[in-house]
Amino acid sequence: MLQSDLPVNFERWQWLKQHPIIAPSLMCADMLNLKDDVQRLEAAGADAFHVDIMDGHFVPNLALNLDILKQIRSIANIPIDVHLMVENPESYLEPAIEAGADLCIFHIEVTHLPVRLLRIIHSAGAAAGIAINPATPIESIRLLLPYLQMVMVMTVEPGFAGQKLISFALDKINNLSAIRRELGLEFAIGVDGAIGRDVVTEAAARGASFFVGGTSGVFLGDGADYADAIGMMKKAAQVK
Ligand code: S6P
Ligand code: MG
Repeated sequence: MLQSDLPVNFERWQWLKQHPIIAPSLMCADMLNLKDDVQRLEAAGADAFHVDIMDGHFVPNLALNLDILKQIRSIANIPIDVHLMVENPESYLEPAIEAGADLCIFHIEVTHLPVRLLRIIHSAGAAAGIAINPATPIESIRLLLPYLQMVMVMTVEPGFAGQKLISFALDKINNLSAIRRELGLEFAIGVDGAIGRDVVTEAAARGASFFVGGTSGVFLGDGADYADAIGMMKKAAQVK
């Protein structure tokens, strides 16, 4: 197994095997009451927190940052995945893990040295994920799959919450599931972007187990209850 040449910390990766994992995207939380939202989301059954970090270059926006991540880690009791939408992820991997990331996800589109990045993440003791934009083919990460704990299939172009689903991206879940079966691998398949209940069902049927909940899934606005929203997402994922 190719992973054997990497320092591994299987204990710290176990949570990724759970099905489903509902991970509220904290850039969609109430920033004026972030602590309250973090605690309410945990009490409502969130399985992990999704923390989006952007640089204004790879994507035309800025979201959360490492200081906020540290603050979130200090009060959160569930795993945190960090989604790096930045051009130079090598500068952020170790700081993100130090700040509390259990899973670090970088984009394949920004690097020609992905194995180096995976080794940095694994050496620092975290799980490694790669995100692929809707138009990025699976071929670009195929050889890396044995090294990964997660593949994040983007179902919108990254950068903003509240966008429309790009449905052709869902087909890649089937391909990834087939390769995972064929090669006997265990990486989780995640989806990020416009993940409402219907999309959860569709993506779960294709083999996804990790669902990022933003404005379509968890932050439904106007007094909507987090426990109801997360409960509905979990129910929608029970298709196996
Ligand atoms: C931005 C980021 C995402 C969003 C999430 C929001 O691209 O990576 O994680 O926070 O997509 O969800 P929604 O349902 O508003 O699209
Ligand atoms: Mg994200």
